[in-house]
Amino acid sequence: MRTQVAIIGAGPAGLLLGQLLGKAGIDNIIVEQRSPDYVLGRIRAGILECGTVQALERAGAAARLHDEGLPHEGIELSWHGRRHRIDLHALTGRKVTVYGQTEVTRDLMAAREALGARTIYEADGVSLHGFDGERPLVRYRKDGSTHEIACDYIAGCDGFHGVSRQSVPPASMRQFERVYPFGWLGVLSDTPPLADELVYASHERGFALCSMRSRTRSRYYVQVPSSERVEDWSDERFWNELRSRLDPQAAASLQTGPALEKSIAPLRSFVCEPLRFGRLFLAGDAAHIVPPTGAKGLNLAAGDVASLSDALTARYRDNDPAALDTYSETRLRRIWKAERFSWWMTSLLHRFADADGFSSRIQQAELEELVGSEAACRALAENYVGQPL
Ligand code: FAS
Ligand code: PHB
Repeated sequence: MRTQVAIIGAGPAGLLLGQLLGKAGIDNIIVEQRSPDYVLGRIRAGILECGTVQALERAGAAARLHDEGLPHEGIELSWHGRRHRIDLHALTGRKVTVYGQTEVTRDLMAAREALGARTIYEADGVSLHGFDGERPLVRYRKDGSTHEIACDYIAGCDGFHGVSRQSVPPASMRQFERVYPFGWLGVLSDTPPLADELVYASHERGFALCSMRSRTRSRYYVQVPSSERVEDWSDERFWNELRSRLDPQAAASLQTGPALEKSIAPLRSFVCEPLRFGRLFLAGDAAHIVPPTGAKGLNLAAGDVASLSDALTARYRDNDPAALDTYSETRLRRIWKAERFSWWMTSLLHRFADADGFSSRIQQAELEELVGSEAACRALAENYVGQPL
């Protein structure tokens, strides 16, 4: 087979890139190791920035998002039994949209099918070749045969554990990482959200987040030690722990029900530099990871592929390689801004077992600063709502 751009991974980054390129008339093939149902079964992000909504509109995959997505103008922080609202819209003029990553992925899969673009699911042993030269190649096994895709460029959109970044000689990159000593135990339930907006709670027992997918489906998280196993958490144990970390108003409003999904996500900060290796470009979680506290992961991935799509379009349409040459530098500025904010939000709201008295008092002072300073609230709001494309 031959195509212009071979995309590794059919998560949100790969699917959105494929859609944007397809809309620009650039032929592309996506190679994905899992089945469509497996990809859809992963419950992940829930908050879309305006830039991500714009990218999905450009991709022709935003109709259901506009029908079913919930615009949110604020978030609430809860600590010491009290709540403090951050008025995102008043402080920035922008909102965020509550719309699950699963639905984004579903919409992108449908849009890709309508475009008639090729996606190869359940591809085994994907390998990348020749991207340091002029004739890159992707190989994979399927149905007992080995297949090859000759292409002009490869987009590595295969997530943190993918093959793309691992195909780059270690000496050609620098990796920056912070692994947190805790994870997020998440539960999805068909119960009404306990509040109209998201509640981020800081408590001496640990962080908790009250989010949602719709007005009848909620998404909750509690911070747990990295050593925790999801099988040790019954629904009852989860609901009791969550309730214990909430202010009285939130605790009284919590409606519990059976967990439709329950999983533990590890938390880490990670960046690979650069993002380009000859004719291989990394985008999304293949290039960077943020702790989900800042709701940045999916949105960073969308920004990466919108930028990469524009650069590849300029290359093919105008024979102008300039944007490809600056892709890495341009995106790394945005990536490190999101990494800082996600690290800061995580440090602000989580319990660190080794924290001394000084660190705990600084954490409280940071939270009090948000109550007393509009400038501090605006800084949080600007980073949370993100930048337009
Ligand atoms: P993804 O990991 O989503 O997709 C990569 C795709 O590549 C997958 O389908 C995978 O099967 C495929 N792949 C991997 N290796 C391959 C190979 N060798 N060959 C072919 N295909 C391969 N972000 C938030 O904003 N909020 C959250 O609450 C949140 N929760 C998360 C929970 C978990 C457990 C994880 C892992 C991430 C979470 N994130 C969250 C971040 C998440 O939303 C990512 O930012 C988002 O999925 C990034 O999308 P992709 O870059 O497409 O990577
Ligand atoms: C979610 O709804 O899954 C979600 C929302 C906000 C976050 C992280 C996750 O910061």
